[in-house]
Amino acid sequence: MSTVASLPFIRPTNSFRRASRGTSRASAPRRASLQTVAADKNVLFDVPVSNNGARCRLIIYWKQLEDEFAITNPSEVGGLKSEEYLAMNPQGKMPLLMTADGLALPESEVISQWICDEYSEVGPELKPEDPETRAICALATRIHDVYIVPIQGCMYRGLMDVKTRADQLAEVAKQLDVIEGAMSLRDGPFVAGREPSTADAALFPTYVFIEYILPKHFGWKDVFAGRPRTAEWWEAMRLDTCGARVYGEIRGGLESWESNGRWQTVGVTDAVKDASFKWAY
Ligand SMILES: N[C@@H](CCC(=O)N[C@@H](CS)C(=O)NCC(=O)O)C(=O)O
Repeated sequence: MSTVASLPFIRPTNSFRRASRGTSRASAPRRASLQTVAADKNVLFDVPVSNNGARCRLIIYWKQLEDEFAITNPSEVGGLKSEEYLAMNPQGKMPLLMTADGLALPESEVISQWICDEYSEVGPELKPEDPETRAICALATRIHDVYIVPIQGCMYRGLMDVKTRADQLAEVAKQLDVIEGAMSLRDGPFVAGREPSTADAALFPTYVFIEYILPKHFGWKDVFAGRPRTAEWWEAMRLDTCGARVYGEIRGGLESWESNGRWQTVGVTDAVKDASFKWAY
C-alpha cells in the first residue's frame, strides 16, 4: 500500500498551508503578494473562461457575496506553475480559494461547498434539505467531475492524437446522456427541482463550452436534441440573472479563443476532416 511519503507530488509540509493574512504571522513567505491582491477578503484565483472557476463564481453571485471575495488572476502571483502558486495548490490548477483565515483550498466543488457552509445564513442555501434530492445533486455533480472534466480538453486542447480526441468526444456524448438520466430523477427546471443548487453551478459552465464548441467545431446539430430534461434546464439557467452573467463571462473567453484561431492551432480543424472517425453526435 502506498503511503503519503511515497507519493512524490504530495508535499504535506508545504501544500495547502495556512498563509498569514494578518500581522501576527508576518513570517509567512507569501504575505506580501497576497496582501497586494486583497486584504481581509477571501481571494479566488480564477479567470473568466475557466469553467471550474465559474462554478464558484456562480455560487458567489447567487449568494450576493461579492464584497467578501476578491476574484484574482493567478498571474498576480506568477501564474499557475509559479513556486508561490504551487505552494498553495500543488496541482497548479485553478480555481483556488485563499480564505480570509488563510486556508488554501483548491478544487472547485470543495470551494463551492465551503462557500455554502461558511455563508449558510446568506442568500439561497443551494443545498437541498431532503437527503434524496441532495444525493441526486451530488450524483449529477460527480458524473460531471469524474467523467467529463478530465476529458473536456478534447473539445479545445492540442497535443492530442486524432483517435484519442474522437474517443474522448464519444465519451462526452455518452456522459451527456448519463446526466440527462440523473436530471430526469427530479422535475425541473433545475437539477434539484424548482430552486438552483450547487449542482447547477457545477454543470452549467461546462455546458457553456459544450453548447458553443460542439456545433461550431465538431458539426453537432443540437447538443440538447434527444435530451429534453437538459434542454429545459439549459433554458432556465440562461434565463437566470446570475446564470446569464456567468454565460457571458465564459462566452467572452471562448470568443477570444475563436478570434485567436485556437481550434486551427490545436489541430481540431484538421482532425475533424478525418472522416474515418465520428465527430458529430
Ligand atoms: N478538478 C479541478 C479541475 C481544475 C482544472 O482543471 N482547472 C483548469 C481550468 S478550468 C486549469 O487550471 N487548467 C490549467 C492547467 O491544467 O494547467 C477542479 O474542479 O477545480
